[in-house]
Amino acid sequence: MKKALITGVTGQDGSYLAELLLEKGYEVHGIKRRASSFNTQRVDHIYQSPHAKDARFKLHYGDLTDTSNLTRIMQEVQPDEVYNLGAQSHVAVSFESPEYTADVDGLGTLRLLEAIRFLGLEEKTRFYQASTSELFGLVQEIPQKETTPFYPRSPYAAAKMYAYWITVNYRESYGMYACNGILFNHESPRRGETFVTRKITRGMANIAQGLEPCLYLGNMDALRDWGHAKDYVRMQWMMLQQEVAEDFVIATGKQITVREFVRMSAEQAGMEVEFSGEGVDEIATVTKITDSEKAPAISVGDIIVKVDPRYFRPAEVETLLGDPAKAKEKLGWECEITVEEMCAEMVVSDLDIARRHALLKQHGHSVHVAAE
Ligand code: NDP
Ligand code: GDR
Repeated sequence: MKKALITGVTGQDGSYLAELLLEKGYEVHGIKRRASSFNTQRVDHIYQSPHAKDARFKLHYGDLTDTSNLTRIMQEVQPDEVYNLGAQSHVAVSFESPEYTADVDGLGTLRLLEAIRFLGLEEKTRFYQASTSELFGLVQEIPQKETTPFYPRSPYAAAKMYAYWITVNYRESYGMYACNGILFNHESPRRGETFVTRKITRGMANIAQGLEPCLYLGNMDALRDWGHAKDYVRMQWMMLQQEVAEDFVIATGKQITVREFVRMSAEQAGMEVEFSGEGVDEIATVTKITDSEKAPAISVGDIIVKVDPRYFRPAEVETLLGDPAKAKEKLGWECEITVEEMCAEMVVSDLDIARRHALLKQHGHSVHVAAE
């Protein structure tokens, strides 16, 4: 039985990847952080009691800032595959906590690679690094592919750039099977609530159900190449099954604006909207209710999106568009879920949550609505 170790197992990708590897018959070990309340919601459905004799899903307390902890877990598990998905993954937050982000996202990667080397596991253990399209930042070529020069635009991207190169360096220096997946944005109903797609689908659902009056966003013109996390974790596994370790760009090859994602989400939540104004004055107004069961709390003319400059970043990545040709050619990978299908799935899921919250609120319970 193959053993995999996943850092960031409690995150969006970690949860989908753990599911996939369990389906494939792996023993899956995940590193979770100690928190003052439960933080395993995304993996609760695959949780197995540590008391069960044949448990194949095992969680270890740990942190990417803690070298001895990572080395001990690596020694205990002796994994065939390590997926380094753990990170302070929010670009805007990285401007607030640049040093912590560098420590976790940059040095955390080095700590794992060193643990593999220190324990003499270079021959046995394959390593996947969660690299990112944010490396391209201020884009030097359209679309971006494996050979496109990097130009990071945030402390997050700069930290991930170190992680990218240290992964390449350990491959070249020590013959390790170590590779980078340069993944463009990928989303799902399990996406963190403060990333823009989830903030929008959750916002539209909450507004439709009368839980909040208006959603506040930043740069509505930003263009992203959005895919579905399920498609992208499949590719993470595929990358570790090749004869030779290589780096791959994973993307859909299509991009839309944040504004277009708002329009799409509103439609899925039973509303048509029109945009007016520019820059900080831009708003989205409801022009038609197409499904009053989904949007019982809305009237035509309601302003449901406004711009708040607090969501602007000190340096912005305006446009990202990936070219996944190498992944298609060499691995036969193609994304199966379109951005429209993904958006629909996210809105259905968020409407379901919003309906439950609306019911709780009706009965006098407090519900957490804000997503900054
Ligand atoms: P999430 O933010 O959903 O998950 C991040 C995970 O890392 C969580 O499990 C989190 O734990 C964990 N983590 C955070 N800090 C630490 C730490 N100090 N020590 C150990 N674990 C930590 O991210 P995604 O699942 O969306 O992304 C997975 C990886 O892929 C990340 O590295 C991200 O930077 C990268 N990436 C993501 C893309 C995307 O569009 N989703 C695109 C390209 C790259 P907790 O649950 O306790 O917070
Ligand atoms: P990103 O994702 O920075 O691309 O990083 P995010 O969803 O945060 O932003 C995408 C774009 O939307 C604009 N935007 C807003 N973003 C947020 N979060 N909140 C807002 O209110 C808002 N309004 C507009 C942003 O300015 C940006 O241009 C994600 C993360 O998953 C990274 O870990 C990963 O590496 C990259 O994707 C690829």
